[in-house]
Amino acid sequence: KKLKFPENFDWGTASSGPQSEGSQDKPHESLWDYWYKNDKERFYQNVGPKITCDSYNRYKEDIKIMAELGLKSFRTSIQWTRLIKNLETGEPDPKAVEFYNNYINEMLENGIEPVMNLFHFDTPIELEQKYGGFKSKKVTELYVKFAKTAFELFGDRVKRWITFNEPVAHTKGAYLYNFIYPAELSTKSFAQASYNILLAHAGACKVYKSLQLSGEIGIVLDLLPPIPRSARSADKYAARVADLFFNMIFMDPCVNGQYDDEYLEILEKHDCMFDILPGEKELIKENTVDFIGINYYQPQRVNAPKYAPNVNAPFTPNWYFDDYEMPNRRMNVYRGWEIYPKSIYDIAMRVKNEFGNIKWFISENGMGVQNEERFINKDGMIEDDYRIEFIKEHLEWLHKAMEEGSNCQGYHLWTFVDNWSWTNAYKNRYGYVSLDLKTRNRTIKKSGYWIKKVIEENGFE
Ligand code: BGP
Repeated sequence: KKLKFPENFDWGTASSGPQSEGSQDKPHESLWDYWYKNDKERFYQNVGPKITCDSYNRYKEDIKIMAELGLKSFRTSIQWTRLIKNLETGEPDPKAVEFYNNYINEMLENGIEPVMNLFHFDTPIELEQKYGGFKSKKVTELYVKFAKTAFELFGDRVKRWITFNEPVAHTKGAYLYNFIYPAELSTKSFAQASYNILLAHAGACKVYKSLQLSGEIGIVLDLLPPIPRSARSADKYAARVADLFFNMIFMDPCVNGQYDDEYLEILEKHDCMFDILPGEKELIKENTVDFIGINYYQPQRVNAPKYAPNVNAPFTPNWYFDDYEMPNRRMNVYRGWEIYPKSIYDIAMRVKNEFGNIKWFISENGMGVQNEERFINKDGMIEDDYRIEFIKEHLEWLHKAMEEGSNCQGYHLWTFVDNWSWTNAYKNRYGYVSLDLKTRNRTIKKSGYWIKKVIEENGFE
């Protein structure tokens, strides 16, 4: 059976500044640049974000291939550490303004809509060291200045803005699970920094609206649908708490304008409640998003914790749930993540039923694969049939949800050109286009040609 997508369905791809541009010419270091310089051991194979895809110099090549594949939009991010020269005032760096102007104009001239994100885990290190990053509301303020500068400079041409990518992945990594600087373990810091990011987001939305630029603003959230191990109430409650901490923590206030009380009650109970100042509740309530981007890779399978928590140790959300590895689950054998396309449908229906059927799109979905060179054919092309299959299955479930009324506007694969990853450098490749690490040359994969045809036909068999 042939699946047809709506006329204006947005077929795009996603990347981020710090994972694709390289750090050349930036007036400031991000926490990644700094960490890499000072603690290389943390980085997979000691490879850092210095060069990545070198899109800072090669963006024209990228955009040419995007146009060739018929892609309609591209999400990347404006790096705070590149655009802003004076972090305290938000004054831009002229060289960066020129670069982003060229980048954006090149997209537009090639019929690609730029979707611009303002934060992809890349706080300027000075703001981490001086103020403690987003634990401090000072950094919230400075982020809003940066956002304002970006809107004023590029808002005449960029019509779709994203304030943050996966904010909870950032705060989880920094304050609960040790993989983002400063890797300081504290649930209180997690809750405060998450809240301050929410304020930064709402503040940016407010400024954006006040500039009356005729575009839209939203946020990108990584929703990991927690699936309880059994129908036992203890397992269901475990899934509920995982959902509150890692999904609803941003989904509720960004879309519905307020937190779920149960999340706040759990924080209170463990003495992890964040500081709220007068006016902030209203700011959040009055600045809900125009749309949501959802990143979906895999579900989170949870059960009630096996052991009672050690109440003398500091509280963590894992007091309430354990992740478990479901036997016989379908795995991406090339990366180690579960493949479970049905969750994309469940997410879509949840957005419809619980979030007022707000406009949304898949802002990331994709399959990371190691050593893709082994799939190169005699013409030098990677035959990534596994990726085509992966995308197809996810699109089928997405399509079903759309037929049932879900307001999904598009699908962006992570990623376009294989890029650098925080967790695994260049090990897991995700792109429609491969990157040669020696020459930085780009070669379209089989999946790239496949998506080109899907876009032309606006569907597939
Ligand atoms: C998402 C991030 C991306 C990207 C992707 C793939 O969570 O938004 O930046 O890295 O995951 O994950 P990984 O690089 O860990 O394989």
